[in-house]
Amino acid sequence: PVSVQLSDYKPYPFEIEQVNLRFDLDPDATKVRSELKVRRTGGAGDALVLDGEGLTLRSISIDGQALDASCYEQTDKALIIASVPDAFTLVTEVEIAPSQNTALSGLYMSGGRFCTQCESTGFRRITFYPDRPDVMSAFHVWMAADKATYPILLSNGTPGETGELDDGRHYAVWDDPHKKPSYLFALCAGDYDVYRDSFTTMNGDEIALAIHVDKGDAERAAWAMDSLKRSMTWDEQTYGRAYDLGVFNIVAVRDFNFGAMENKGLNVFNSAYVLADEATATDADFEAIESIVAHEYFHNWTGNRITCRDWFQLCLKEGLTVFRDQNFSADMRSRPVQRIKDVIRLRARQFAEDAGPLAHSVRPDHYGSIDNLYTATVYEKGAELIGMLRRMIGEELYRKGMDLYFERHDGQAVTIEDFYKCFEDVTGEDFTQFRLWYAQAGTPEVTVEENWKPETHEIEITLKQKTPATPGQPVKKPVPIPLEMALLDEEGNLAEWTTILEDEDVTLTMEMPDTVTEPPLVSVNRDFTAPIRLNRSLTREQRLAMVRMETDPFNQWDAVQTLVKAEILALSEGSQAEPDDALVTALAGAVEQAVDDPAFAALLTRLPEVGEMFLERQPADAVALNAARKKLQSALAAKLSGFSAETLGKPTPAPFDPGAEQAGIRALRTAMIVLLGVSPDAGAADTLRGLYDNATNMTERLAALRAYTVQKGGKANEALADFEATWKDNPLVMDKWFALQATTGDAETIKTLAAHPAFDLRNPNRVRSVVAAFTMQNLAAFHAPDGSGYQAVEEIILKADKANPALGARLLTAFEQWRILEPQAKAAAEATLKRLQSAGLSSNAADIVARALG
Ligand code: HT7
Ligand code: ZN
Repeated sequence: PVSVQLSDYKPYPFEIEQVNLRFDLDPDATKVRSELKVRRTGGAGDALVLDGEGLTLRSISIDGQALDASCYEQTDKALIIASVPDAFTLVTEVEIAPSQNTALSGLYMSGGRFCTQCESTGFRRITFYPDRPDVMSAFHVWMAADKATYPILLSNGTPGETGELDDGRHYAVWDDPHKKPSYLFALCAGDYDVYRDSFTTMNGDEIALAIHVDKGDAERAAWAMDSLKRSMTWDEQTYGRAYDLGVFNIVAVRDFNFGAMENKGLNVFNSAYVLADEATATDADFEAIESIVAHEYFHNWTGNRITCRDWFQLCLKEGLTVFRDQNFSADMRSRPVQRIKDVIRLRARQFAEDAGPLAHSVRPDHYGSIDNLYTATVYEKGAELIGMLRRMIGEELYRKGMDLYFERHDGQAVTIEDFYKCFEDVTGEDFTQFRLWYAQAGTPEVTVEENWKPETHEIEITLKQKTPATPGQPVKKPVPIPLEMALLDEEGNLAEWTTILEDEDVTLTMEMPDTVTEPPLVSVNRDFTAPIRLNRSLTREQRLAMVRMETDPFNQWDAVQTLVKAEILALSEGSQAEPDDALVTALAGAVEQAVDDPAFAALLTRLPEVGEMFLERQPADAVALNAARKKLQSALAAKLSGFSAETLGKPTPAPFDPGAEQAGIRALRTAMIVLLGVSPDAGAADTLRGLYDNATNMTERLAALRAYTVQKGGKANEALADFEATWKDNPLVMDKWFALQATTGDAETIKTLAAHPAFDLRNPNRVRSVVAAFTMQNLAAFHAPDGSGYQAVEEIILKADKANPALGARLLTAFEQWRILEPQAKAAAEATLKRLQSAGLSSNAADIVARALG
């Protein structure tokens, strides 16, 4: 695709003062009438260019006068009217076919109901419009549909008049008083069950809250509603931001390209992130619902009231909103556990992206395909940058800067520069160098060297930074890296401070009291203050001491991870035949010691996934790494067998509560179930079958089924069939059934799953539950040296891409690390990518493949 450049930005030469939309809804032929009040703000000679794709134009007029065909031009992407007055009303009427919309962008059908997805360029598939985020307007919507089939009619803002029409149709009016860009437009129509509640804001306004779900599912929206109300309270208390409309609606749909969408006053959610109860959802699902509901709600201020000037600024809303939802989750649950989970995700997804051919900066300066910009770098690294900003200036100035941002830019579409100007104004500091973090791709590597001088009781710490070259950016400048540091001995912290590494290197000298005779341990990047990779040459003894002596929970967990990673590498490369007993004992000891914080203890038992090992040493051999990981996991299972029996011997908490406390207990229980899956104990399979049969919640039932499937010797097929028979009518639970097999099976399993009658190429959740589960969480099978893993998904991805380019492109990102694989898998991956390239991909997918092949 043609590359779009940030430097080409030009303001739109017209203002759209008001948009009046009229929808006559019909799955096969929906009529959309748009009335735009337009005023020229740019040059007198500027043509009016409106985006529009796949629209059948029925009529067009200016100020009531039908336009002659010679006055306008319609291309496959736009409507161009060369000569227009300075102020006028444009009316267009178009026809679209939502039932034919398989891309799930624009107006489409899901489960027999109408719904929309407009970010980033879906609105142009509904009507002709300047479909760009810096054109903000007031929307008035009138819609009509068959009353029996679509009794509920929703759009943004607040509801107005409703009434009956002929032929069993009815209509509703919605008005949104807040000016918004077209990507935040939404419309939903259908027959839903509704879970209702209300919220009184800090200003005393009463808000009607409603979650619209499939018939029969209302009670399963209770947790989402609870999460919404807690998010509303949190944003008031933490950022002083209250909700600004009388109603807040959520609609859950089963067919959705992403997690959810923050449309003004009408959030649309993938039903996977709304519906939950103890029988059908895991604790991970409850946690994801809580954070995604919060994320979309927080967008109301960071994204909707203040939006992006252009899509290059996507991190302005996404990085900031992820940062806000991460802090919400940390406040709802355990802050250190939340931090560790966020970093696991960052390292697994963003560090991998940053190190491969798809690397790009947090604010890119060009893109081929806009849908491919919704990446871990923009979201997760973008959030880390806000976290560093807050640490550097402190909480108070951070809040002042945010207050100024809300005050100065409310109702505007702005840039990263506008955002940082607010912080420059409240701190008097210059953030020019800090903004390099937004422009440079790649994960900085910080090397730490220590030199203890026993004569003077001084420790010298040298820090050096280097950011590796990335595609299109061969040379990097140093970025400011805030590092929380400490010196530790057996008693605890000897010193604590923050260093901002601004230059390429710096040497710090710390003087210790005379009583300190041994070199203290240096604790660096505590709480993961900066998104960097640390390079240290510590001995195993020093690392073991770190596990014992660390006072920062993140770094204690990370010390364990570093040891475990080194062990897996040694086992995978054959330099060591069996896991080191001292290490396994230390690991088991750390787990047992953390038993009072079960969520943390559970994290300590979690060994890095194969993908997390790819960046440790290259070429990466997924099969060898997987075998080594299993060996270590099995040794840990044996060491913890007594602890495991004790943990699982206690009853699971009852009655069920999805909150952090019980979820922590279940996390440790499921960690033990995972270990039973690789336990050498002869009775493990039977224990697991018993746990599966008797589980009272989906968290433990699914973990037991998975572990039972992994344990050879059990009757996995029988248990899988039992699960299928129980849940065949619940699509979200069946997604878990598909994913479980895709993550534990091989290429043949994928072929069997794709041939299952319930496999549905049109449903992104189902496709992801097979393909993404396999390609992202079963790397040994996906990267099989004979290429069988690639072959198994190739055809499915091609078919998915034909119907839904956003989905096809996303699935293809699984190939991003092909260059660092061992030679056989690498050759097979390259051949697959080349075959795909010549197979007629969508432009979204072609963009990913072209960049991957570089
Ligand atoms: N802002 C939302 C992005 C989104 C999206 C992007 C492309 C294609 C489909 C999509 N659905 C939702 C999600 C969010 O970050 O809140
Ligand atoms: Zn978002």
